[in-house]
Amino acid sequence: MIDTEALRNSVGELEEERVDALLDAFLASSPTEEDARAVLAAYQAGTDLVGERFEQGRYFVGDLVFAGSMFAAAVEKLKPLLGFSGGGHTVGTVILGTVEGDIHFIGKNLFKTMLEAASFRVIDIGIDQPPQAFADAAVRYDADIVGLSGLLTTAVDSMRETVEALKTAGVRRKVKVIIGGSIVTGDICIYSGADDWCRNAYEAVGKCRDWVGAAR
Ligand code: B12
Repeated sequence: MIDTEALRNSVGELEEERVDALLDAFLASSPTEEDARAVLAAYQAGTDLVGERFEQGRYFVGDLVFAGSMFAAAVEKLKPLLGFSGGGHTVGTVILGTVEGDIHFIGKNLFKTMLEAASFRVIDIGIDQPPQAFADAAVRYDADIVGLSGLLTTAVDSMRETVEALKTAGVRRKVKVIIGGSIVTGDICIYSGADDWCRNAYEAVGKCRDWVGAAR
């Protein structure tokens, strides 16, 4: 099994070669799905460290994006272990975007990578997207799920307005809505009118799989 503390610290230090070496040794050790989940959690914790160091002025935006790309590359490699198999076909369509007024996309992109690894078709409409853009995409792509990402306090009202726009467009009963990003809580979920919330992309994928009835 991998040394998750070493992995977390190496991700936090942006030591790509060391991270790759740890991951490759892990993959060669016949790991289980549970082991793979522990590795993902260590990546997430390492990414959080990068976020903290950014706030302390030690890292720059490019470093965060780099940490996100290391995470995405790891998800690609861990995919076969994660127990998500669509049997070659897509299990559902997700409209994903960052809500109006908010431009943060690193976590959204990680969630997208994990959804795709779990055989979802993901329509990523981008950042700072108005409520109507989510509603239009949900109708156009016959969506099963709408995912709203937001990290700013102001994103909360945008999430609520987006759920309202889905109602006005007549698709709210057909789609499940999940909100995510470091700002979300159970209270915000209720306020926004979403069906569920999650700050952990891996767990959120499990919820989405349950919604579309995909076998694990
Ligand atoms: C990087 C960053 C930036 C970068 C963004 C780069 C980019 N394009 O994404 C830059 C420098 C541009 C930026 C700008 C700003 N930022 Co900023 N930023 C951050 C920082 C340091 C890290 C965010 C991050 O990427 N984390 C790593 C990812 C992996 O984590 P995550 O997003 O939470 O995602 C995970 C989960 O939440 C989940 N997830 C994410 N989305 C979704 C969606 C769904 C549907 C689901 C299910 C799950 C899910 O999956 C991910 C993995 O598990 C945070 C602090 C922090 N520690 O969060 C501040 C932070 C979010 N920013 C903040 C602020 C204030 C701003 C600015 C307003 C600053 C300014 N005065 O200009 C602007 C906002 C501009 C705008 N209109 O959006 C505040 C927000 C405070 C608040 N409550 O409102 C924070 C909390 C910093 C702070 N402590 O003050 N920021």
